[in-house]
Amino acid sequence: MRADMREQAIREVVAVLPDRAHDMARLAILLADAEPIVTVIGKYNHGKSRLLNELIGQEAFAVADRRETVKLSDSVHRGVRWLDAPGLDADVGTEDDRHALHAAWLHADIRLFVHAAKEGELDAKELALLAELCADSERSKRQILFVLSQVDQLADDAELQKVGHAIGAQWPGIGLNAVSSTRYRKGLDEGKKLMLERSGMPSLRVTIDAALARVPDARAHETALLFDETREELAQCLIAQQQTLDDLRRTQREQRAAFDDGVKRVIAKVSVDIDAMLNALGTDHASVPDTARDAYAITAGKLERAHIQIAYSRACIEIDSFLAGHGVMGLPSEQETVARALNSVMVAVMGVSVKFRKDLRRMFCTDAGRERMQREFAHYFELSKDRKALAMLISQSASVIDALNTASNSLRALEDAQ
Ligand SMILES: Nc1nc2c(ncn2[C@@H]2O[C@H](COP(=O)(O)OP(=O)(O)OP(=O)(O)O)[C@@H](O)[C@H]2O)c(=O)[nH]1
Ligand SMILES: [Mg+2]
Repeated sequence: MRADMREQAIREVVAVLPDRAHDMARLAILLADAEPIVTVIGKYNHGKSRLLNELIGQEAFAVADRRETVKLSDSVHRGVRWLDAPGLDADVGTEDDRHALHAAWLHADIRLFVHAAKEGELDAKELALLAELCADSERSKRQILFVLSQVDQLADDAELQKVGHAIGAQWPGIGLNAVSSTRYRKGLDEGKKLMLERSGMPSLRVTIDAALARVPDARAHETALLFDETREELAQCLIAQQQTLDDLRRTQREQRAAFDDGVKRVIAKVSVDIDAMLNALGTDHASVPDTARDAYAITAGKLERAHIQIAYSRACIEIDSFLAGHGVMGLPSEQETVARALNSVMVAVMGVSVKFRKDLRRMFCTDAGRERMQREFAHYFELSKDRKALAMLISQSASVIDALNTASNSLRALEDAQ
């Protein structure tokens, strides 16, 4: 699979499982299948850079009697990438340090945990880091080798044993790998075989070579583990998200059914009342025009219109209170007018000019009239704040499911392409 497709797939997974960002970055490295990577981890000035130089037989990394290495650097030597990392107790604590440590953590197949012998026991920070590394190693099968460095700085073998014991008590079963880079260099330069042996470097090399031989298996294990865990997590997320979506959709359906039912009942009740009122009225005087004389008199026409108005208002109040109970209040903003009094759903659906019996009849006493109201109110119900929020949640949930499916498919393609 092409590198850009691999990156795309990994981006898709991280988009839905952000907590897997680190794992996916590691997976990308594993799939790139470059040379095995060995890194040093430890406190500053404990001889990490010099150890690497002596291991590869080149002055590849800067060595100094102070905090020296501040960023990650690497050197490929005989098919192995050696990675020099900054010392741990980051008294400067810059972003660079964090990135370098992160990268060392991410890239390395083998971590050399370096601790200077003269320091004696491991401090709290080292112990915490070692615990973290061991937990990771348990899971990923990435290897950790403990290196007790600069042992020439101890007075004698008895001192070395004491330190060894102390560290062994802190971390039972830890393999020490005691080394001295200076002894090794001196032994080489002066051709002193015994000193070379006593530097501990030859046997550390053997140990590292054995660890390197295990890297392909460890990588295969870690690759399978990352695929398995991620695939499983995606599947779990899909199930959970599908459940959420189903629940939301059920709520949406049930709310709508309850609204439809309720509105139907209110309209039916109002219709019965209006029908009864209309049937009880006598002759319709509404269309008998008032003359100028009647300006201040109560006429039959005025009375009729007043009746109609009252009946209509009562119906409106009844329906309106039902709608308010279901969150259907004002018009959606894009439909609002400057006249605020007109911005109610009732006005939008029912209008304001109901003056005659035939208007009431058409609205409330025919199937077409009632169905129109039902339809219109349902339309505004869907535009109410809560319903729109619910619809939004549903569409978000559906897109999460799409993204999870996309990520699952890409991960599968990635796995198949190995
Ligand atoms: N006596 C003795 N000194 C050593 C040994 N290894 C390294 N040193 C010295 O210890 C100092 C620090 O060594 P570095 O290799 O730079 O240490 P480091 O752990 O890389 O330090 P940072 O890069 O700052 O984290 C240098 O002066 C080295 O020459 C050793 O085995 N014995
Ligand atoms: Mg260094």
